[in-house]
Amino acid sequence: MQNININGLTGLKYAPDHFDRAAQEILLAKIRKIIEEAPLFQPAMPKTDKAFSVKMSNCGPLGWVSDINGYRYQPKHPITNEPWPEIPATLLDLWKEVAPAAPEPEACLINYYETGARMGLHQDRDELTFDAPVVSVSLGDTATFRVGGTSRKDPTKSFRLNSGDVVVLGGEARLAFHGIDRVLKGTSTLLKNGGRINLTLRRVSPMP
Ligand code: MD6
Ligand code: FE
Repeated sequence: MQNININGLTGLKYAPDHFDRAAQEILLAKIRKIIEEAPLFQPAMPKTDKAFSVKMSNCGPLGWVSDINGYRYQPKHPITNEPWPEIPATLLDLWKEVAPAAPEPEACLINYYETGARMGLHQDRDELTFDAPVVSVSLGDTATFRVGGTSRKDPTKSFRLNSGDVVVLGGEARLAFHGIDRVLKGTSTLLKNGGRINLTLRRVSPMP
């Protein structure tokens, strides 16, 4: 696990190749199963109702959703109205390893990027606590990840996230602005039809 210094903030960590190919395939098979139960849906921006270019699903007791009414966490899938599937054990183990002091994660957001999809600069701040980090896993095509500071105006740096890489935004970097500029087509053979999946594990409620 490497510490990455951007704008002097501590708490941004990067573990290239944390999951090897075999582990990526096992994790992907689990995510496919989750998506069969909890299909990808098309989120939209609050107020404007403009569609995201990314499709989403979730696992865990809570899932992050966005629609015309706002961003929020909810216990059920917005279309099927069923509870979200459980978070795979591999991801709970990852959380224990990188966030040993934090209570267990309650939400795992699944983002699916087809070619051309991107994610604008944002902060993850819909949680009720920022004490726990957000932990991300990338699968499939390489993406360029941009990270700045806690103000949108702070300078940013970008680096590539490859399949199997893990990023942790914790400590001072927990509220750093970040986004995905682009997904580089044909850079991985993990997903049959190309594209990229990003998993982000979050703690939503304060310590019990
Ligand atoms: C993505 N990631 O990699 C988008 N958020 O597709 C995020 O938005 C993110 O990688 C919080 C912490 C780590 C992340
Ligand atoms: Fe994020």
